[in-house]
Amino acid sequence: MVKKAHNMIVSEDHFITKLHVIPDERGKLCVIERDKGLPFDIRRVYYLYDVPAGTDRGSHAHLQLQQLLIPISGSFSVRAWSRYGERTYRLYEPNVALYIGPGVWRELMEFSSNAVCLVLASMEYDETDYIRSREEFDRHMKNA
Ligand code: T46
Repeated sequence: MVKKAHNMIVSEDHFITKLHVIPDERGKLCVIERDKGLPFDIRRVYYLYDVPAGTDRGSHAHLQLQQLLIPISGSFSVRAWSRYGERTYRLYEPNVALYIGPGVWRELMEFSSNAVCLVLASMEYDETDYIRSREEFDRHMKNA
């Protein structure tokens, strides 16, 4: 499905999703449960932190992997391209996550000093699932 947002074509292969928060006088509890908004089973969890100022990460796409990126501390930006177009997201609220599906080129940048990017992934680590060359990604998009 394709929808228009901010005058750009955006696809369902990268989108912002709000997580379930349970607040009370002691603070907030954020919960992510299978079959309740998460479109995949979690097979791996990792996180990025201590990213030096001015450093970019990512610059690749995946053939099959689905991921949810959660800014559990601080903030960072993600530029996402897919066959439907490009969009840059600023992630800064721990209950507002970015879903990225297969076939999406992503670049992570502008990390704040305290940023922690928690990633929930649908598959175990598999280097053969990566497209790390932009030329190969463009070819993949043409053939998709
Ligand atoms: C993504 C962004 C958000 C592992 O051994 N296991 C793992 O689960 C991962 C994710 C990486 N690695 C190894 C592979 C490299 O030797 O750790 C090293 C750094 O990985 P990479 O350069 O892919 O890291 P990022 O931050 O550029 O990208 C990662 C994920 O790979 C990617 O899927 O979407 O975080």
